[in-house]
Amino acid sequence: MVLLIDMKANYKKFKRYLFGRSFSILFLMMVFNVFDSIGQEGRLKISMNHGWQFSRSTGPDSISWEKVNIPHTWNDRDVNDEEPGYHRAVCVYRKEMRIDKNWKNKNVFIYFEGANQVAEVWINGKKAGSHTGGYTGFSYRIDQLVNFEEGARNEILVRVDNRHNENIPPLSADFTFFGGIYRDVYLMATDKVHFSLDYAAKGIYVSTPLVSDKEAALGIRGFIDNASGKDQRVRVRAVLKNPNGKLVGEKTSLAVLKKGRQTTLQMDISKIQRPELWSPESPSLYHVSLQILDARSNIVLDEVSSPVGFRWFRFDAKNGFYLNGKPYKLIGASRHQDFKDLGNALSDSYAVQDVKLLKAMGGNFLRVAHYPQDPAVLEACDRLGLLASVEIPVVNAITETEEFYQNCKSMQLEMIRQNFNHPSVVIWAYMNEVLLRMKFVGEPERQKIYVANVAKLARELEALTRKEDPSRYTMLAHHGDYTRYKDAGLIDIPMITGWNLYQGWYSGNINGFEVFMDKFHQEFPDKPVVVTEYGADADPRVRSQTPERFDKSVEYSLDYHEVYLKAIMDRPFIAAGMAWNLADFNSETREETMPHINNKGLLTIDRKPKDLYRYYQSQLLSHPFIQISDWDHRAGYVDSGSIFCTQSLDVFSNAESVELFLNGKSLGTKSQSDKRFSWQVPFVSGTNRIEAVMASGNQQYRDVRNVEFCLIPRQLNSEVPFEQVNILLGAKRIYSEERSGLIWLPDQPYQPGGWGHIGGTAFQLASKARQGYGTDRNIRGTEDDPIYQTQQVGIQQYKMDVQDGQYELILHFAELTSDEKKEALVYNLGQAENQQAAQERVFDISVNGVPVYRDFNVAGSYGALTAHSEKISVDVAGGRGIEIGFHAKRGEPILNAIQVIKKY
Ligand code: GCB
Ligand code: CA
Repeated sequence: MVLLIDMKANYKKFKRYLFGRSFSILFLMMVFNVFDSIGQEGRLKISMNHGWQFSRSTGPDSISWEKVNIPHTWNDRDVNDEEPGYHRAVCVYRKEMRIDKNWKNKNVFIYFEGANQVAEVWINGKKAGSHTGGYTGFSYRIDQLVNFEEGARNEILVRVDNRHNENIPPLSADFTFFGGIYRDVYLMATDKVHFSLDYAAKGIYVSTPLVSDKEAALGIRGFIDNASGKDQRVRVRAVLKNPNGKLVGEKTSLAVLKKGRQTTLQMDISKIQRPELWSPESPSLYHVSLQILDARSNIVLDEVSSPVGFRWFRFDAKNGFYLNGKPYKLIGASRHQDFKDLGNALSDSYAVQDVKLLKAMGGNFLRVAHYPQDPAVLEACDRLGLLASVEIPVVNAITETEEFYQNCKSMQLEMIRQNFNHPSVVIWAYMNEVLLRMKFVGEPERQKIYVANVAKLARELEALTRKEDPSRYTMLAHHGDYTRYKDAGLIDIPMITGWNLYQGWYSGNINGFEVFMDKFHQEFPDKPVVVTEYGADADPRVRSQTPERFDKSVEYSLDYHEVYLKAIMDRPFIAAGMAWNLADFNSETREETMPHINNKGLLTIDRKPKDLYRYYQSQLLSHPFIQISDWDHRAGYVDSGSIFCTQSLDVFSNAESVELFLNGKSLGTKSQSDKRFSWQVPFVSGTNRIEAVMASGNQQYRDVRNVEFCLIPRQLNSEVPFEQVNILLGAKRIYSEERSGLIWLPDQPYQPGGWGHIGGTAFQLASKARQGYGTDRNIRGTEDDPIYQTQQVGIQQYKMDVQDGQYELILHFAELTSDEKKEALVYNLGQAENQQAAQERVFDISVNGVPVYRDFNVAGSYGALTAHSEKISVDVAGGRGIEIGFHAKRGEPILNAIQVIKKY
C-alpha cells in the first residue's frame, strides 16, 4: 500500500525513470488497475464485521452497550443453561463508520449475509430497509443516507428481532433460533451503472443449456441498473475461462441503458468443445466474468464473476439419480449451521470445514437443512465436489395468512436468486414435515381446510420455483405418516418426494424402513424418491454391550445406520440417502442424555468423528481404509474364573477381510460385506494394544490403538484387586464422564461374594413408547445426566462383600418422577408425552446396621429431576462387608448410582 502511494506521488519522475515516455500509457493502466482493487473504479466489497456495539435492551434509558464483532449471536450461552427457553427479543447493533469521500459518485450498499430473523437497518437515523427471514441475505442502497465528507461519522443501527412470529417460518422446529447478525456484513461500492443487487444476488444468472462430453454452452441472464441520471451506452463483455485459466469463450454486446431503469441482458457462449465435466470426483470449475464497459472510454464500470460447472443430471423414479449420463447413488448428510458454544455465529472457515469433513467421509451429497446457510457452504461444495439441495425453513406447520405465504415466497425467491450459480445445487426444496404439528386437532372439517391451504401454498411455491429455475428439481421432505401426505396431495406437487424415516428410532421396528420405501415405490412407481433423513442419537459418552433403541449408545446407532445404509444401497430406485445429521446440533428444548443437543450427528457438536463417521468412511471410501473404534477407555467385570473381561470391539474398514491382534496375538480374521467388523476381545487390566490389519493389492494397511481397560472383579475376594466401582442402577449402558474419564458400569443383582442390589426394579417411564429403562428428562445440577437418569425403584439393600478396610461410599440420587410439564416436544414425531405423576417418597438409610440418614426425602429437600449426592465413610471389619439398607417410610426408596472407593 505504502509503495503504491509513493508511486502515485512520484508518478512522473518514476515513469520516466522506469520506462521513458513511450510506456506512459501502459503505466497509466497499471495504476488504474491497482486502484481498482482499492475502490477507485469497478466494484468494491469490504467486510464490516469489526467494532460493533450491541445492546440487549431497546429502551432509551436502560440501554447499555457491549463491544462485539460479527458474526454474533446473543444466544450462544443461554441455550445451554438449565432455564427453559432463551432470549427471544429485539436487540440492537450499532456502529460508526466513515465512508470514503471518493465514493460520492458511486452507489453504496450495505450487505448482510444473514440476521435472525427480522432486521431493520437505519443509517444516520433514517431507515434504509427491513428484512424478514433469518436465513437469506439482504442489501440496501445507502448512498442517499450517508455523509461523504472527509472525516464525517455515519451511524448504522440495526434492530434485530428473533421473537416468535406467526407470520414467519419456521414456527417451531427441532433446532434453536439463535438471534443476531450471525453472518458477515459488507459495505459495497459500485459505479452508478452496475449489475443489479436486487434480492442481494449477483445480478447475473448462469446456466448450462447444453452439456455433453463433446460440447457445452453457457447461458447468461443479467440485470443492469443505471442510476446515473443519464442514458449510457455500454459494452458488456463475457469471458469464460477453463479450469486452467485459459480463455475458451468470449462475447461482447452493446447496449443502451436507459437512465433510472433496469436493463435485462441475455447472452450465451456456445460451442465450448470437449468441456471438462464437473462431478464430485472431479469438480472442474470454469469461470465466467462479466464486465460493463463504458462504450466510449472503455473504462470498466462494473464486473462480477461466477463459477461454472458443466454437468447434467436427472432423477429417475426407477433407477435413481444420473450424473453426466451415468447412474450415481447420492449418499451424504444434512448440516445445521451451529457449533459448540458459538451458536450460529461462525466464521466461514467452519462452513468449509464441515464440507471437507463430509467429503472426507466419502459423501457426495449435502442437504443444506432446514434453511439456506452461509454462502461459504455452497462455495465449498462447488470447489470440493458435493451435490446439494437447499430449502427454506417451512417446518412442522404453516400459518394461514397472506403475510406468511408472502414471506415463504420471498424466502424462496431469495434462496434461488442468491444461490442460482452454484453448480453443486441440484434441488430446491421448501417444506419439511409440514404436516407434523397438525393444527385443528379435533376439528376435522377445519383441519381439511388447513391441509388444503398447505397444499395451496406448496403449489404456489412449486410454480414459483419452476418458473425461476427450470433446470433444477423440486422436493418436499415428509415424516413417515404416509397417508397424511398422500391424502393432502403433497406427493404429487414436487418433482421428488423425500422421506424422513426413523423406524427403529422413534418407532419400534427397524425393518419398517424397507417396508415403507418398497410400499411407496410400488404405489408411486413414477415418483423419484430420496431418503431425506434417517438417524439415531449417539451420545459419544454412552456405550453398550447390549444396545437397544433410545439408550443413546454409539453401538445402537451403528446397528441402526448399518440397516438403513444397506437398504438404501440395495434399492436402485432410492436416488439418495441423507443421514441426519452431519454433526450434533443445538435444539434448546431437547432433554435426554445431553440436554439441548440433538445427538444424531456423525460428528460431535465440535466436529470430532464418532464411530458412525468411521462406519460411513468404511462403506463409502474407495482408497484402503481401516480404523479401530474410538472406544478406548473402558471398564468391565472380570469374566468368571479368569483375569480378563471380554467385550466386543469394532473395526471399520473397506477391506474384504481384517485380522485383529491383541498385544501381538492374533484374534483371527473376519470378513464382511456391509457391516462393521467385530471381535470379542479379552481385555486385560491396563493397556491393551490393538492392531487391525488389512491387505489391499500387495500392500498392508493397519491401525493401532491402545485401549486402557479397568478391570473390576465380580467376586470381591478374587485375584483381581478391588479399588473402586462406579455403578449405574437400573441401567444397561456404560457411561464415561468426559472430564474426569470416570467410567460407570451397569449394576447387577447381588450374589454372595460379589456385590449388587437386593430388591426393586429398574425405573421405567410410564409410556413405554420409547426407551426401555431410565428417563429422558434433563437432570438439573449435573452435566453427567446419564448417572442420574436411571434408578432402582423399591431397593431394599445394596450389598458388597468387600474385604476389611477403609471405604468411601458415594450415593447418587435424583427423583425421576415429576409433575413438571416437559416442553412440547416439537420433534417428537407424534409420540405421546412422557408425563410421570410425581411420587412422594421418604426413607431411612443405614450402613451396616447404623442409621445414617433419617427421613431422607430427595424431591422434598432438593427438588425433583435434580442431582444430589451423599458421601459416607465406612470402616469395614470382621469380614462383614458393606450393607446399605433402605427402609421405606412413605413410597418406595430409590438409588440412582453408587460409587464404592477403597481408601486403605
Ligand atoms: C426430523 C426433523 C429434524 C429433527 C429430526 C430428529 O424428522 O426433520 O428436524 O431434528 O427429525 O432428530 O428428530
Ligand atoms: Ca460468511
